[in-house]
Amino acid sequence: DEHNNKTVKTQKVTVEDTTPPELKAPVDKVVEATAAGGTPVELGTPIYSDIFKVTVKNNAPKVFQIGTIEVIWTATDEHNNQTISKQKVTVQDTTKPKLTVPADITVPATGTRTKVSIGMATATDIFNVAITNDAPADFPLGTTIVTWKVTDENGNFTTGTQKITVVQKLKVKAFNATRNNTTNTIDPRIMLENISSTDVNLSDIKVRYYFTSEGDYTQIFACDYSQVSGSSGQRNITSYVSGKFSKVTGKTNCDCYLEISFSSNAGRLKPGENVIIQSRFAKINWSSYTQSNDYSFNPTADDYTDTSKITVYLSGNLIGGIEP
Ligand SMILES: [Ca+2]
Ligand SMILES: [Ca+2]
Ligand SMILES: [Ca+2]
Repeated sequence: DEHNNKTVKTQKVTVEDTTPPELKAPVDKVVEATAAGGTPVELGTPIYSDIFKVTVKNNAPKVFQIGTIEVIWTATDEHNNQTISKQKVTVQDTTKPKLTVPADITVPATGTRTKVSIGMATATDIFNVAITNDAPADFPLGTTIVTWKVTDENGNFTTGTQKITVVQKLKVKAFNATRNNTTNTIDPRIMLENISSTDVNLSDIKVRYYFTSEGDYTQIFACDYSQVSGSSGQRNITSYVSGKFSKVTGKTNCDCYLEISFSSNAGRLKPGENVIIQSRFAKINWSSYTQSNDYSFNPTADDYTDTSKITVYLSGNLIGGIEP
């Protein structure tokens, strides 16, 4: 006071910072995967403020796996006030694998069904892939489409096709010189054409003509004429043709077949060449046949005509025609 008496009291003034920083995480991200082991993602820059110095961190992994995760951003000021803000990061694989299918293949038939080595497709993708195809165990004559499919581990897939063509080695044409329903002589005219790109040994070939014999009698075969024609000229192989008869049971329109074969002197049938066999057969007692119930009989053709009812075997394998 005016007389200099003093009393002292203290007042505490506390300045404190309890205000957390402002923080806004970068915008959500959707990115395409760039590596199977994880994809690095550029997260962007957060927006933050505080009157004091702020440290901003996040818990993002170095690389992101497929899927969505929430990255948590944390802003901390010097007085340990914290604010968090979340950012969604999605890594996806929408990229289809690339597929390369094996080349188309053409092979000669080795039977009614032919085994073919079709090769293997290849595929690329940053993820693991599985390759499948729908190829049968063996292939019929003609062209079969094989569909290959590659699927990555995220379910994206690509398909591609491969053509497998099985060609008949020998084409069979035939007609019956006698087309009367009742006859004591059956005389098939048969032509085999080598439609493959390789030679065929005639002695490896057997041809079957199927019929019902109307009585169990010895039958006699005769080859009237057989000739190879084509790039090597013409040659008569009549004396190298033989025929034998075999009985069959349990078939429709067939209880017997004639099997025609060639001796080694018949030589080879080159690509594009054909051989005709003009033969006849009869029962030893000259009793009549009925032809309308014969599997291989063609009542209408009067010249060499495609047929599937006369079968051809190469080294014992059926390579042409359909058995009864
Ligand atoms: Ca603050
Ligand atoms: Ca992919
Ligand atoms: Ca008959």
